[in-house]
Amino acid sequence: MKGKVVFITGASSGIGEGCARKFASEGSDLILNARNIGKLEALKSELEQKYGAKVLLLPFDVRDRKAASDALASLSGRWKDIDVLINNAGLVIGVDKEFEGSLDEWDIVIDTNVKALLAMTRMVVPGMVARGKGHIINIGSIAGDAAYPGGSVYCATKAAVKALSDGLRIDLVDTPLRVTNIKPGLVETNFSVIRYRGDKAAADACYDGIRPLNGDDIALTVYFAASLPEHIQLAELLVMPVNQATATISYRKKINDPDRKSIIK
Ligand code: 8X3
Repeated sequence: MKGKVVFITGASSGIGEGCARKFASEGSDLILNARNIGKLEALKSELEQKYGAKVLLLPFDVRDRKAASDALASLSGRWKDIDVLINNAGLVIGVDKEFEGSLDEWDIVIDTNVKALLAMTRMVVPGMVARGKGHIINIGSIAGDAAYPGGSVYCATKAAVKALSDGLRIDLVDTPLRVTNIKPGLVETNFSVIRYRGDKAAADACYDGIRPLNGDDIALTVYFAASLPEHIQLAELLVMPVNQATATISYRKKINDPDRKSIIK
């Protein structure tokens, strides 16, 4: 996708970082958003050196609507003509029951996963409609398909991402624009460390005995959706490790399984 302008939110780690690397390696020009300017700058120099990519950094908190609209208004020249919007920024904090968790933490999760995704869509898509081209790729989750223990609010936000993706596809049905909802299963990123509030051992336990996907794996599927011929709209994609069947059913190799070492890093 040489020369396409690709805007990625939450680009400083995990799936967003994987997407930045993949699209840069394929010749796209990147607008990278995240809060952590240090990580964005390191990624920018890596992508410039490795792939000769053109990279513009737009550091802001996606929950801050004023910062988001100021950042978008600051785009000039061809950077304004965003071809692909990857709404990736998202998180979960805690595994609490719905009647026990922190409303303040859930505000952060809902504001990021739902309201910020909607705001970015609201701000970027009108330009795509005016230009008659564009692709919105939302990073949903297997969590949006069915609730699971300790995931109530997170699952609700990812169900909302599915509804927002489907609704947007309906609203754009008379345009050439495409809308895709990519729904990852087990992906090993910093996501789980935040879910367990910094408890690395608890985060690692999520991937015990199974080879999880990583950000680069999901980036392959995001790039696949984006690079399909323009008359093909990949509406939704559920992507899991080979030994995962549902959000709660995975096959994990036991501690004495000789094959186990092949999946442990
Ligand atoms: C993250 C995947 O399985 O932890 O969206 O819900 S899962």
